[in-house]
Amino acid sequence: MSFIPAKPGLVEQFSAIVGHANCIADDAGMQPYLNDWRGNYTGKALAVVRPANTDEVAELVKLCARTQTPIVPQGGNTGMVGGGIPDTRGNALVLSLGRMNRIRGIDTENNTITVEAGVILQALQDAAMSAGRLFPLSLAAEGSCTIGGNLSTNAGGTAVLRYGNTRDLALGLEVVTPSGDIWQGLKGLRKDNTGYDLKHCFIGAEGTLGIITAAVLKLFPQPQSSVTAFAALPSPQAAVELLGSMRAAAGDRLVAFELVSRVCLDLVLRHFPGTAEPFAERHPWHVLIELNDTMPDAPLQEMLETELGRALERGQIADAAIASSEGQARALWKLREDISEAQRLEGKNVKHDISVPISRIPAFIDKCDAALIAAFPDISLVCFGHVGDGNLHYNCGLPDQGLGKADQINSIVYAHVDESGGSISAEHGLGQLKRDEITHHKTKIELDMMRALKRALDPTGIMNPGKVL
Ligand code: FAD
Ligand code: 2HG
Ligand code: ZN
Repeated sequence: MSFIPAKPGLVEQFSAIVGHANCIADDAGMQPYLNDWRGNYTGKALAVVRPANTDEVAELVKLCARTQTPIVPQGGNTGMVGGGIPDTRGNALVLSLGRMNRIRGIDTENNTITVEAGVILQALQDAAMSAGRLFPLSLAAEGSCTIGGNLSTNAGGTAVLRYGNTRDLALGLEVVTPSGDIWQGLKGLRKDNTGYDLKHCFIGAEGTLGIITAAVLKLFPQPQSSVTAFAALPSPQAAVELLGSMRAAAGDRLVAFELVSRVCLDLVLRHFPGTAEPFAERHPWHVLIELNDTMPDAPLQEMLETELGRALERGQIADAAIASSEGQARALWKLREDISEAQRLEGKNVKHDISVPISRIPAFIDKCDAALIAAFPDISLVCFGHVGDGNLHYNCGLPDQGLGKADQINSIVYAHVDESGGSISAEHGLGQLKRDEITHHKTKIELDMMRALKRALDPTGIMNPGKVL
């Protein structure tokens, strides 16, 4: 081991709790846990531990509380804002929940599933499907991210329009508090008005208030029919208008409505062999639309054709492709879901995960694009995302000098977000990336309340220090 522990004997004590094989303290073994997938953050740690159950988590936290050892919880390490990566002091314990991956139970009458924090999202979806139910949270990282990470970041994804954010899917939590106590809040209740709803303190807290070890989540009926389309449009304004008419026609059947700009589509086509331009001509904007229904023979295709036909007459769309098989639907989804990875392969970029009221999306894009192009004529604007939720991924690439201009780029983008009454983090959280920036966008009273909550639950500040606040 090349690292000398700051507190002699501590690593051995961690090891005694989780077993030698689940306490990693050598540099090579720790590397995957100390770097984020985008290559933006590298940290150091005393050790990485992989507890098997909630009691082991509680014992570890008690030891850390006694020794004032910072704890950094980690799930699948797919986060976008450096929340799961420790700082460079080397005195933290990375607590990886990956081994806590049991499905504790499914109650089909209550429509709930009880899972441990380290369950991979895709495994959770599969377990729900095996029980004839749907767990609707869906994002491109679902093969690697964990439900504990999803809850801790209040992840959004591509089905929020219909089913809500992760927060809306949670009924109960089990949490190890910063003193090492176990809060047993695994109730599967849809109504429980007994004072403060404590689970919401931990959801979206990015591991700064405690460690989520298990959750009770809502299940939904499995859709029996669905239809997917890709439409080409002249502008974001046309996309917002089409969203309005699709919602009016389809109501809750509208599950996804995702924006894809020309630049995004070109990135995917360039980096993913096997993907293909969906239309004969090139168009500046596109939306991916998905409808579903629990009735096997729901006339979704007719509904979509009618609405797209009307939109074509109104000039809101220029062309549309409706998938005629599951394979085609998957191919259309790939054009949307691979944007993030295509952009990573292209090079570094300055990410903005922002939200504004849906009605203000077109003006936001127009004005912010113009301001950025005026300041940086060779900027590449990679704009896509969950337009149905008012959530844009408004990412900026600059040849060569990219990240060096991040502060200037951020100040232009965030000024436009503020002017539009928006948020500088829609679904990825604050982590370490936006910890300082957020202080310019929340009021004093908001920041004071957040700090008071942190002091109340984690008075010595051992939980994921340097993140969020
Ligand atoms: P990690 O990255 O390991 O951790 C995230 C944060 O949660 C950290 O602060 C960590 O300390 C904390 N944490 C993790 N587990 C626990 C726990 N059990 N208790 C307490 N704190 C914990 N996000 C979206 O919202 N929408 C998307 O559409 C989306 N698409 C993505 C696509 C790709 C290709 C990738 C790589 C990522 C995407 N993400 C998206 C971001 C990411 O996948 C989510 O933030 C996800 O919820 C993180 O889960 P994780 O298990 O990887 O958490
Ligand atoms: C998505 O919606 C993710 O694909 C990733 O939230 C966004 O890479 C991004 O900026
Ligand atoms: Zn997203």
